[in-house]
Amino acid sequence: MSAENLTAAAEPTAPRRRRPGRLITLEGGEGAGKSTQMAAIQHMLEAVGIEVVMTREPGGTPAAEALRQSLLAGQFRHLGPQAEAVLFAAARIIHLDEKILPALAAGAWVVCDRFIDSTRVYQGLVDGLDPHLLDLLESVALGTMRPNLTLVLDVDPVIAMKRAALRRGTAQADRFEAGDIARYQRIRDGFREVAAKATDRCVLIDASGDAAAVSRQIETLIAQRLFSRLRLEKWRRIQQGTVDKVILEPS
Ligand code: T5A
Repeated sequence: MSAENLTAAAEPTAPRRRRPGRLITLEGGEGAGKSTQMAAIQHMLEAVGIEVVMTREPGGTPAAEALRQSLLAGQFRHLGPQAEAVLFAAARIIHLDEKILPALAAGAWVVCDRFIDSTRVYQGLVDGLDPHLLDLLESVALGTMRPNLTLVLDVDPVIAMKRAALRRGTAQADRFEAGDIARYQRIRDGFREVAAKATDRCVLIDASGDAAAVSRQIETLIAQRLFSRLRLEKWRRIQQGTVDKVILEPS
């Protein structure tokens, strides 16, 4: 910090530094219900006065969304899984630099639909890339930073396939969606494996029930793992119906 900055920081009018926010990621195969649960999480966090940034991967910023479109359309498929993994990592670096890290620094909580564990499963366990290459890409993109909590939605492949087809309607399956039940099973097993290796941040959620039942599991986990005592108390009062919602306040 320069001398001028030190002087500015000492002045009584300097704004109080906010506590950094939290990063929550949602993972799981196609049709597990991630997008559906994103909305429920946003509602919960906002209800207790947390500023929330909702985002997704690949994507989240205009440049990363452009990469998403090309990746999901299969435009880079001919380059092979290694090049695709590098492009997923490039999209992640853009997303982190332009959106996630600034939001966390400003005290917002970021909820992201897919993140590093999707790369581990799709490019690693499904496409067979060397885990050391994935370690390297992960450390280039994230350094030592990791999500505070990763919710891995776990569902039977038959249910997941039906849900994914329902969501897709008449649209064609993208590069990563196309596949049979065996592929859905491999992806499910992959997420279970990845979650078992990172039990400090990953929690497996039984996503086979209806959306409200899945939301209840997720809300309990977020409240227990990430809320301060004060916030937990607020959340309990909201659930009991003794208070409607809490006014936005600094974390
Ligand atoms: N990818 C991504 C990689 O290969 N490497 C990477 O590093 C990254 C980040 C992204 C693709 O990119 C690949 C993986 C992916 O294939 P995507 O569009 O972001 O694709 O993700 P999808 O998983 O394909 O999105 P889906 O919409 O299919 O799955 P969701 O979000 O899990 O499911 P959702 O919530 O849209 O629900 C699907 C349908 O089921 C219903 C919903 O209403 C909806 O109709 N539903 C339920 N019905 C009954 N009970 C429930 N509990 C339900 N929950 C949802």
